Amino acid sequence: MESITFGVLTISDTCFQEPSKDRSGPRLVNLIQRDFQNSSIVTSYLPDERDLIQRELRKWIDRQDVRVIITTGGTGFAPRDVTPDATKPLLDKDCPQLTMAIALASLQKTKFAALSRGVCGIANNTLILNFPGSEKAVVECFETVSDLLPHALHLMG
Ligand code: MTE
Ligand code: CU1
Repeated sequence: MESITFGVLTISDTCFQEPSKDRSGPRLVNLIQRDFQNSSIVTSYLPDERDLIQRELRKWIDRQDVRVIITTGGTGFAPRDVTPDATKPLLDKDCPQLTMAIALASLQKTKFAALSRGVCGIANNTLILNFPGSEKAVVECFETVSDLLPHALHLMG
């Protein structure tokens, strides 16, 4: 696959205050480096604030080189979990089957996967994936989508 840029956005009040506490973001970076060896990765941390999340996502969507954004965290039922709600209005196309594929694989690991509201969709030429905030969850979700990504990006043009 041609060289592309991934965005990894950690969304967590705790990790924003203390980035050293973030385990899922660095884990995603490792997994991307393992599976997409000539890719570049940009990373960022944000608190669970809808406006800040949308501003950062827009910045990355507007970059031609950023083709995949994976967010981690803020997909649950807590009052401050707003990642999917911040993501949805930015999407040009919803990708419900991809969301379902992640849910299906995740539910085979734990029924608590039912408590993630994460969504997947396309904005401009960027595929956005909402993963939960735990290290275990990002590994499970990434394993599900990793081999789909080259064909997905090929189709997106
Ligand atoms: N999905 C997978 N694959 N593995 C997991 O361990 N944990 C669940 C769920 N999805 C989990 C998962 C749990 S316990 C929660 S509360 C929700 O993701 C929401 O997590 P978040 O608020 O950190 O985004
Ligand atoms: Cu949970």
